[in-house]
Amino acid sequence: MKHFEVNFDGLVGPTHNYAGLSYGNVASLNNASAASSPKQAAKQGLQKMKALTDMGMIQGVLAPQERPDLDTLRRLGFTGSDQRVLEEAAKKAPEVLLACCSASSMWTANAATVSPSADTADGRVHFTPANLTNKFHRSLEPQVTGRILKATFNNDKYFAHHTHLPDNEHFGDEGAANHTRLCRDYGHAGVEVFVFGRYAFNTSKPAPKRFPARHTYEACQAVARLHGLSDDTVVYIQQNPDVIDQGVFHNDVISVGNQNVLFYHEQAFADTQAKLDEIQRKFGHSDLHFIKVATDQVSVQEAVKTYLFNTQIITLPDGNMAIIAPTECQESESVSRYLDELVTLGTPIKNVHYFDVKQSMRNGGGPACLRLRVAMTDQEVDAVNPNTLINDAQFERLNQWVDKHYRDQLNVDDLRDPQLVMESRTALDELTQILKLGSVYPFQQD
Ligand code: SUG
Repeated sequence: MKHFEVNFDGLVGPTHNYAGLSYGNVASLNNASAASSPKQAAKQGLQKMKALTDMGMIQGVLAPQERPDLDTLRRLGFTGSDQRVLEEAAKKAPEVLLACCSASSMWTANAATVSPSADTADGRVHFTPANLTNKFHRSLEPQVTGRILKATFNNDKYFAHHTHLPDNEHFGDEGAANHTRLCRDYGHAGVEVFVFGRYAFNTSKPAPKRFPARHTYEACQAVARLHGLSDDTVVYIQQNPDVIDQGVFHNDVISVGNQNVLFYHEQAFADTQAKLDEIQRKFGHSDLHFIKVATDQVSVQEAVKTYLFNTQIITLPDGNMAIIAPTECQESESVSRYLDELVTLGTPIKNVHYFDVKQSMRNGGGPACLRLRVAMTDQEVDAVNPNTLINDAQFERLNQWVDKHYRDQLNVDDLRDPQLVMESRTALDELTQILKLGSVYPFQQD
């Protein structure tokens, strides 16, 4: 049996915009109200997906969500035709309208937490959509995310789908952005590392003072229980509260793991040495690489600006690892110097490839935010909805679909345009046919 890690990237939706919605996410706040290009954003994402397939990786795509979210606006008391709902919301609650237009589902690292079959009690791949309670605009995602995941991984024999955790800050869950898995090979049972920002029930424990800790310890434990993971192979680590206060709103902004490599900034975690010892003990095997980046090599501020740790570490078919980094890393003197050196250090990481994902970066989403990792056996890959896997034909088709439906430029004011609702629905309706997802969107269920 063969084993693969498949990246499922989020396709950027037609309403991609910069609304400054994410307090604690420096890029989102800095770019509030800038003009966006949904077409460019979607194409940058597709280019990255295609490049990974060209490297010999299996690559998937997850559909975006329906925005503007008119159902939520109606739930909040706006009535009448779609046009009237938009007009009234724009007039009386413009911030609420912006939140209901965000294309934030593109960052599929926040779509769910995934545990591969080698780790779970029933031998299936488990998915729990993230509830994303900390940000209103993101809390609108989990239900439809669940439907999209079920339509993508649509086989009960291999895939188990859970409901997202209760929608409350006590169980704030940001999904795989705060979860990484270390293993010798994708098919071997691994150590699942859950990272959280704070304890919900024990408020005497350390927590950030300035920016919110979105993800709780209690949420991590609940997901581990749902997935049937053994305590012997799970490690819970608290993020260093000080780095959250410097803009590290998810752990994947300061650390990333792949197979036997954990790449992290020395300030990433609380209680670092004890936790690394626990990982080593539970991992068992000696061939484990902890690659620490010291503050004098790259500061936390530079890591947040360049997204050095929001890189994807992938294992290529020849067994070597490569880093998929945003071009911001190449443009930074200290980070590019660090990466040039890293590939010579004798760790499994041998190459760096840079990608322009600037449209996403301006909202605080790097290469790793754009993907959800699913480690699978070849049988499990065969059970995935094949239309969601990228090949040359599907890449072409999705590019043409973007060309046909997406705007070149979008300003925040354009979000009240009822024409945008029609454009988005027409595009998404066609997308569900391209990906053969069935009726996953609210407008398809009316
Ligand atoms: O949740 N940005 C997203 C970025 C998510 C990045 N994901 C990972 N690190 N895995 C967030 O903060 C900004 C939207 C806006 O401001 O318009 C936003 O939602």
